[in-house]
Amino acid sequence: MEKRNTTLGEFIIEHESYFPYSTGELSKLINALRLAAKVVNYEVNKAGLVDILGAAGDINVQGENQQKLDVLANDKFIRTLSNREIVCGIASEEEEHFITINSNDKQNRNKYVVLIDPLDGSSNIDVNVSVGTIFSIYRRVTPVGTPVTMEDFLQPGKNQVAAGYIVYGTSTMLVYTTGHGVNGFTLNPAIGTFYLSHPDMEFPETGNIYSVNEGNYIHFPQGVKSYIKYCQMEEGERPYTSRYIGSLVSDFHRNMIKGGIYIYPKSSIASNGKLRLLYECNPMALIAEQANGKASDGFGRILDIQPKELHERVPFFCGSRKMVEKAEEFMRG
Ligand code: P6P
Repeated sequence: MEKRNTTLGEFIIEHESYFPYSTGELSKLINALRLAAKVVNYEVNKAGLVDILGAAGDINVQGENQQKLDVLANDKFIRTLSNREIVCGIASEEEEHFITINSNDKQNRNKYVVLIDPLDGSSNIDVNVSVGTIFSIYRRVTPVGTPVTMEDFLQPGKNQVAAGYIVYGTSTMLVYTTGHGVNGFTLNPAIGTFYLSHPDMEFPETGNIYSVNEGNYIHFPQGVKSYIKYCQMEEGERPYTSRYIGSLVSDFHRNMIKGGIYIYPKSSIASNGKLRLLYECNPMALIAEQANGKASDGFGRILDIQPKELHERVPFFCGSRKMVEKAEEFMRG
């Protein structure tokens, strides 16, 4: 177990050994994300004070109003990731197409692609509720030195080399995995340093919190309706507590610490649910599995899904393993 108060920088160096053939590029990539997180954190925390609240007026590829902070966060992460000679391509919730990063090195040996939701839950910004950034990292599958292609982005989640999120909450935390467990780092804003505050994070095997937007109840498939009624029944450790913030990162983070399940199912008004496979569900699913939790589309493993489109949506059941398995039982009927 790593000792608490290790800084993120020290932790990254100590864990280089996990990558015997590492050229240090993944570490540089995590460090770049750390820097961008601090810049966005600064902007998020002062959002109420300056005129960056409210919609930027544009509509993003999801058909949603782009909040100014969405745009700012998107720009900050793309800029920070672009000028470090590590990444050959970026896909973002805020960008219709993926972005090719040209290298100053003529051979462009950059081998990583990053997919990002720069500010998830942004509708909460104006009401001062926690929001988050989600990132997913793959090695490219096409030859290094050639132009990055859609094939490099449309990889199943089990191919991820790293994934994580930043939650801008009562404190700002960066939580990530490189396939060797999950560790959480808390930002000391006074000195701008992330410290290891939550080593070896794990979902409790079960829990008593369920997170779903019950306002959509009448539109849910019968299996979801039946599972919600199961959560509300007076029996054993039930009824469970309903907690839904409307911010995936915040609901996920709380459930990982306390035990719980987050559900965004398909419905009669959203045929594949709302969450995007590539830059929301896959990274959160990798973190969940690395933390002994589970992530499913209600029937099968999220990380096994072969993506077909950059912004495709998928039903999402994620959290404590036994709770996800129970929900899957109801989905199978
Ligand atoms: P609804 C935020 O827009 C988000 O993608 C997740 O962070 C959040 O859990 C969900 O959508 C909220 O969606 O339809 O319940 O408002």
